[in-house]
Amino acid sequence: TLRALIFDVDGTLAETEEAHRLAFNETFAAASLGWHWTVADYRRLLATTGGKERMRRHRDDIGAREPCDETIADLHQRKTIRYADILHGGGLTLRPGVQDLVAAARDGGLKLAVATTTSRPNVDALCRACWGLLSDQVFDVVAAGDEVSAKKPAPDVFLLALERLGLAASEAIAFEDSLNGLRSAKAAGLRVIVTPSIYTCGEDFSAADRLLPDLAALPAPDLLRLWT
Ligand code: XBP
Ligand code: MG
Repeated sequence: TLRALIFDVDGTLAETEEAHRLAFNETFAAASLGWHWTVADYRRLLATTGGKERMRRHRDDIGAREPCDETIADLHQRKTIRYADILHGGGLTLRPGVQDLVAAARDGGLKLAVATTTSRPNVDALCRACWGLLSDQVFDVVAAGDEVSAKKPAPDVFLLALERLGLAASEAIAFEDSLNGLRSAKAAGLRVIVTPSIYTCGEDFSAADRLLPDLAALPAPDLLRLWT
């Protein structure tokens, strides 16, 4: 039987990537780094999951030796602070159907979890901006990218979420928006419902158990069947 829903954050709960991109670009400008990521750049760079990993990838792509990994870690901390400020400024909304599904799952006695590449402070910022709540008031379990050694598409973060839930993969469903996320959840043995987002809409989701434009398109009978 179904006992938990495990949600990806970026692109699945909300379209956050433009806020991430802005936070990166503001951080680069403040550091006079001379870097600026356009939408096209960012679409390509998103194949590398994780902000620090993405910055290192960009540095290597342009053949630069600087900033060093230590400076990148410092820049990324500044980026996280900017991201929280941007979300605090308002304007971010949950994707269609997310609020209702989360509320229905809670009413139905399901556990709710997060398995994300991003770090915990960014999950907190999103929950505050979209629910007006702390992340542990919305989710029973938060498994974040900075807590595992291998980020998506490795299964680690979904396995960590299952371990903290105390459940087997067969007792949960994962919700994802990207191919890296789908691969990660599938490698953890989970069933996966994919709702592509603005940056992932061209990816190959043939491995998904269900492919929907958004979670408002999850039919009510299916929704009930999910946990009966
Ligand atoms: C999201 C990401 C993250 C964010 C930035 O992937 O790849 O890197 O873009 O977050 P997913 P950080 O939705 O598959 O978890 O800068 O905090 O890493
Ligand atoms: Mg995502």
